Amino acid sequence: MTQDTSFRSIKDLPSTHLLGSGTPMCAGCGGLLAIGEIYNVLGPKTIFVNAAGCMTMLSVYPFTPFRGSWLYTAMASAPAGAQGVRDALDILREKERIPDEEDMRVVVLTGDGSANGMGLSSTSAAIDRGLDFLYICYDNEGYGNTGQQFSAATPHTARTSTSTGSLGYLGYKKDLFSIWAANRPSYVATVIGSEPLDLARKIEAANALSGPRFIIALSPCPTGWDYDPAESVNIGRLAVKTGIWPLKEYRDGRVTHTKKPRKRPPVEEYLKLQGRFAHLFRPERNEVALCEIQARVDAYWDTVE
Ligand SMILES: Cc1ncc(C[n+]2csc(CCOP(=O)(O)OP(=O)(O)O)c2C)c(N)n1
Ligand code: SF4
Ligand SMILES: [Mg+2]
Repeated sequence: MTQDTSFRSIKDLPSTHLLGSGTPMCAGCGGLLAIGEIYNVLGPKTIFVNAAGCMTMLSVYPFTPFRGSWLYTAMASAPAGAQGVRDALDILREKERIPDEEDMRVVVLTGDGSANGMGLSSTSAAIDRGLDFLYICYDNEGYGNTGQQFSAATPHTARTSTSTGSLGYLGYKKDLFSIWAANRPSYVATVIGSEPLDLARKIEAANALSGPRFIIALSPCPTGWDYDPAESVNIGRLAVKTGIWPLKEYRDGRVTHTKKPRKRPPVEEYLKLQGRFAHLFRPERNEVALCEIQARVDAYWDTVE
């Protein structure tokens, strides 16, 4: 199927296949929003290679909203599974068992737990081999499917089911964008479902390239982040406006920011809508923690030209 590549306004985007498809996902799931938008650009000639997580629920036949194929792997192994699928397709084409037009895109789809943690070794090996694949990580900043335990992508001070102390999670979110970029793949980008045009352009850019490509979608999660599902898009927009989720891409050794918020509202506008950060505001403000979070965001943007 030929995909429309001329996204100029929100009206140009095709309606999403996934939302309202009867999938057993939480209302207001920001990961589902992003993946719906991504799938609209990728199209049905896509084989998803998925490691366990919330989006695994999308594979259940006959309720799956996808028209392509799906391979489920162990949490650590999705990029290795993608290698097998890519090789199989290449062999079938070489032997003329399938025509070129029946070739499919091989897309790894995992959460942040797998992408930042136990899947990182097989990811590194796939990049080293120059595997022709797209890796999509929906980042809900925790092990969502098993009850939002912290992952290496959990932000500093967020409460999770395994970070219940008065300061929340003591670690700092891993910079997976930079880890990928340091491996010099073909393409790396951050996206979010609440910025659909920026997202669509980046999926198109990734599609136009070959080799290892990575998209990381911040995925507001009403269940794990503890907020009203109706706030998902607002929270996503605030993540970009406050500067805590920079929209950027890496290509040919250079990082470019695709949206530079001119006047950044304080990060607490984003934090205070989420129950996982409520302890920073009540019963009294944790000025030290709030200042540190703001200072880190400011320091990041100070380095951006
Ligand atoms: C090796 C292994 N350990 C633990 C699990 C249990 N498990 C299933 S889904 C999941 C959470 C995965 O987190 P993430 O990758 O962030 O995806 P999310 O659940 O947030 O969508 C875990 C720990 C598993 N399937 N395999
Ligand atoms: S737990 Fe979060 S990421 Fe998982 S389906 Fe629910 S809203 Fe989506
Ligand atoms: Mg997760």
